[in-house]
Amino acid sequence: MRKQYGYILSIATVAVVGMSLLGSTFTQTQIAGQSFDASKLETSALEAIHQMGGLQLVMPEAFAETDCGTLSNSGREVVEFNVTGESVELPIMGGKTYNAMTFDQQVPGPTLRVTQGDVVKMTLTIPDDEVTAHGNDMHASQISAAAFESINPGESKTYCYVAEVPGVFKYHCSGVKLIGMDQHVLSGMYGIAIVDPIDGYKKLMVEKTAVENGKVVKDRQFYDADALEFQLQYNQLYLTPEGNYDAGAMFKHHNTATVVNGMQFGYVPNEVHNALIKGLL
Ligand SMILES: [Cu+2]
Repeated sequence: MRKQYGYILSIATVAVVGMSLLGSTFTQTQIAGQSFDASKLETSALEAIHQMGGLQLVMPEAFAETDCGTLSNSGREVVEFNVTGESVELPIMGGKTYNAMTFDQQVPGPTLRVTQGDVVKMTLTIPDDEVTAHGNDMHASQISAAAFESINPGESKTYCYVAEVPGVFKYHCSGVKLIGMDQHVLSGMYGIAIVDPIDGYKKLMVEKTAVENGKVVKDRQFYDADALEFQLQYNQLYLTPEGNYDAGAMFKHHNTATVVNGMQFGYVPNEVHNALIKGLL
């Protein structure tokens, strides 16, 4: 029994590794939905997988609707997300600049925020004078970057998807048909999409006691979160002295700088940040 449980864990591990290798859009929920109970199989799970010639995952895009015409008239809220893919020069510390790749000339790219069940209509446009093609792999969708491919300079392409799963998801350039994805992402082409749950967020419950008519009773209070929201997006820059992407340094993990929200020391208070830039600390 214990051994069979181990098989289930192994299968889950394979699925997760497959997800990260393919840059696909699985979520934990979807993976759980595809799991099966190895203890009910007549043969061992590993033996069965071996006979199948390996695990064959059912890709989520196999059942995801991505036709913009159909989705636009589905009665759902349609949220347009129009971004450009552009190479620009951006400042780093020490009075230098580096050759960044961006969505909308900013790092990170613009944040997309929708409600679970909304249709996202994403259009990626590459300006005429851009030096390379770009793609966009949106992890909140159920379409793979390979299916979206990449857009050449002077062109734009749209795809639609239903934001089915609430959460915070990365989106990032998928390179030129997946080639050079490391360069494009590490040079700044990343951002996040927030999908708020359709039922909203749970309230905070505080349970204390109170005295009512001389008796001590439970006193439950519910509070809205009313929280201060902020985003911290972390990235590493691997640069040559001229400010170009350095793949050799990336493979050796020799990063030139770490950035939060596109800035070195981007998470420290402004006055400290300014002092660092000016060399006062
Ligand atoms: Cu790109």
